[in-house]
Amino acid sequence: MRLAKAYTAQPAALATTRGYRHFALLGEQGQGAERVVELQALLERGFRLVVPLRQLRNRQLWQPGWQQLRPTAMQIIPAIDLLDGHCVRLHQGDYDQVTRFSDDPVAQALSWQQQGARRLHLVDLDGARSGQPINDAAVKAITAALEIPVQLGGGVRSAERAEELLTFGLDRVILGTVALEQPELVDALAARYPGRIVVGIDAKNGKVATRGWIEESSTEATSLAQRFSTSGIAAIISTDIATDGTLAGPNLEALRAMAEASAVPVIASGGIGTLEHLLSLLALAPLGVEGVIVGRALYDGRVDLAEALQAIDEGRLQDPTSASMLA
Ligand code: AMZ
Repeated sequence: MRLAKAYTAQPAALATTRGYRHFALLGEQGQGAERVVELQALLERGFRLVVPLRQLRNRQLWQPGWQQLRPTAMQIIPAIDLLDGHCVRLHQGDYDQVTRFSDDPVAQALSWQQQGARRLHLVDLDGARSGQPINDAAVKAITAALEIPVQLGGGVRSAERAEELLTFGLDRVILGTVALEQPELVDALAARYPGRIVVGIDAKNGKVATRGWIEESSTEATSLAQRFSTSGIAAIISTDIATDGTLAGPNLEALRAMAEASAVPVIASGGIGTLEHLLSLLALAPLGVEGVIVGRALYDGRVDLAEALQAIDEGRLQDPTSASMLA
């Protein structure tokens, strides 16, 4: 089999540890300056990936003898966190460390859609902290303006509130605090609204935090993930509070543990600061990590949404034996 010219091979170090295969990508970035992109990925045997990025072309992406790729996907979901009607980001969830990025949430949402996003993640930070809906006008305006599905978390503390939000045109609602405190309520909602209920598990040092991350529990995040394995929820959003808003990279070990603990798809949240961070998550796709929420890095311009989508969004990871991949 010959691969398309865009993905010509060059030797790279490979090692096998604990049944997983490490690999490094060599790529170019910036003004043509070559650099090594360390992708601390642990690819399961049987997987390899296609990264059709300009700056990674003509570099090592393939090794002879790698197993056949199983098609997979990683959805990139831009986030808008609402605080008093503005688009903000917090640092590690701290309400005293706010960066305001836009005063026009609808324009911001439209911009992500226009750049190719296929889903939007909204957080009502006022709701998460106080349990009170303060940003409903913005939420309604965003769902009315957008064609892509929109999900919202923060302050959804009752079945009535979840149902009300679904009538606002939201595709999915995310329950965090309630998932810990009243898991049966989540089970009932998931049964009533298949595919529309998501559990948000926000973890500090592996333990679940609630109420705007102000309260910490003694429950292991992985135990809660396991608890919802059979409840019919659409996904678990796994947020690592220590990395959230820091751009320092996702907590791959924590995500791996969450994906292994749960039988439902996991969406990663927290810490994305570069395209390489997004690529590193691909290693967890085979375990059920199906998407990633990106916030600050998009606002900062450190990650270009269109470029990231081109690299790893749904449909970009292909079976190299398919006709389109062969030269
Ligand atoms: O940044 C924070 N302090 C914060 C945040 N982003 N606090 C809560 N949340 C998000 C969670 C989840 O999506 O990631 O709010 C949702 C959970 O809210 P609740 O009210 O259900 O616990």
